[in-house]
Amino acid sequence: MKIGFLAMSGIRVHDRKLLELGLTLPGFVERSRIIASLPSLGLLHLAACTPPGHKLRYFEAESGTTEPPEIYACDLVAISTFTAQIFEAYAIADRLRQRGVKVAMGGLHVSVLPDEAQVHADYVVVGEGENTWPAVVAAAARGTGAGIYRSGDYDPVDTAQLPVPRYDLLGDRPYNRYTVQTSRGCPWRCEFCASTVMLQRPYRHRPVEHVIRDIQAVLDLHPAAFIEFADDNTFVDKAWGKALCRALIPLNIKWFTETDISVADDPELLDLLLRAGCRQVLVGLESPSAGPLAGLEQRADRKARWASHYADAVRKIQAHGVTVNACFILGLDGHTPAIFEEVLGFAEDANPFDVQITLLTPFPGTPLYDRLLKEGRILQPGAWNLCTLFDVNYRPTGMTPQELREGIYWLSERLYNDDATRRRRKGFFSQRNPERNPV
Ligand code: B12
Ligand code: SF4
Repeated sequence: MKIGFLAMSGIRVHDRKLLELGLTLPGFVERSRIIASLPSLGLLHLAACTPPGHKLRYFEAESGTTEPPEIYACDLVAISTFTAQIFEAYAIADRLRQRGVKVAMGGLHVSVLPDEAQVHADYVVVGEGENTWPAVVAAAARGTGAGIYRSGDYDPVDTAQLPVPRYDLLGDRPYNRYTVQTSRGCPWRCEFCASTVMLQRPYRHRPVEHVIRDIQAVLDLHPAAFIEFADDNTFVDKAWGKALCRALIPLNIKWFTETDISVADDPELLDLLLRAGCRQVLVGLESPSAGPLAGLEQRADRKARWASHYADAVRKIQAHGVTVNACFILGLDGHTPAIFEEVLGFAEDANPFDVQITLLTPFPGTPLYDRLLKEGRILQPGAWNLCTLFDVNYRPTGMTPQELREGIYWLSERLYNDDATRRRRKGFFSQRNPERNPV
């Protein structure tokens, strides 16, 4: 068969004012430009697990454009889904099926709403794809077996046995960064989290030598590649994290990752990060003070417990020469309009190199969505296209939806203008310990 792997590219925001702001504010534009182009690692992993004897091609459908016409020459198309683009993905799936192409859908969105997806796809995969995909391909080749394939019904995916993702299928498309996974999932449980934790498997890190092998595969194709780890929380296990950093040092690469703030508590790990090429850690602080964080992390209330030393932790990480992208969620229960000033104050005081602000977003399948639905606070149930992290689709407790919107505009203007961005960056360079990390 000819098998196509279709990734949905680009970023999605519907709020007009925020879009207009995004077009002019340097801090916003910079981050958007960096993340707008990343390949779909999930599909590259699947391609690597495809049984032999098929012709494989990777495609991308940009936001607001139609799918590439060549995709209609495929016998089977695998589409990877996030919630914000699901209606676009369903429309493409419908068109493909009308023209006789079989469609398989997987990824975070359809994993939590497989019945919804079944209306649009021949094969719907729930959970990780590596163990189910060969069965889907075999069924499609036979022209049988349409339905829902649950990863939990097959031998569990062994992350110590994953083959090298098929980076070669990306050809010479220009990407800012290439993604590699070092771990899957996260052991914590934040109420709002819509990441791989929703795939329902425990946290697992991969063997260090496999991570290095995958990075090497990227470097063989793109020697100057900047690597983004597509992890939820890379440095949960500090001993393994240090082993990873030590193995990365000889590669002499630059990379970015997402991790929790506990990295700041381990000076040896902090020392290793910069030497290993880490340029930035993105850390979900969520809110500058403990009050609104209470109960948010549902296993051990970690975020509320960490909040009292957030500013110190940011300074400690940056003193080691690694920049912090401090992420805040606006509109948590307990946030009033005072939160916008509070986040601005934190940014001016702790000087994280980058700040990311997003709006509380009830993604389907999360405990947050279920709770807000029960409380009658979802404004438009089922409006998945609004799950962009920048569009309001719920009623906050401490302000109106419009105050929340006005607040993010206000804060964006103050955080992302040229002066504020320059000040934070200067702050980073003055925090950086010049003796430990000579420039
Ligand atoms: C890379 C990335 C992107 C890239 C995606 C590139 C691409 N073309 O796919 C870009 C920058 C474009 C992007 C955009 C957006 N993103 Co993003 N992104 C990520 C990130 C950092 C890593 C995803 C990844 O590579 N995972 C690793 C792979 C291996 O896992 P996987 O994709 O889940 O795939 C496995 C299974 O799901 C399954 N599978 C997946 N697809 C398929 C298909 C088939 C047929 C089968 C059988 C199986 C299968 O098999 C795979 C292997 O087991 C995650 C955060 C994170 N840490 O996970 C956020 C994340 C996925 N993004 C998110 C969001 C909100 C967005 C945006 C809406 C932001 C915005 N406002 O624009 C847009 C979505 C628009 C769009 N284009 O779809 C949310 C999604 C939540 C949700 N449930 O939908 C996440 C989880 C971040 C977060 N914590 O909120 N993103
Ligand atoms: S720490 Fe991050 S990845 Fe882990 S559950 Fe919370 S939000 Fe999700």
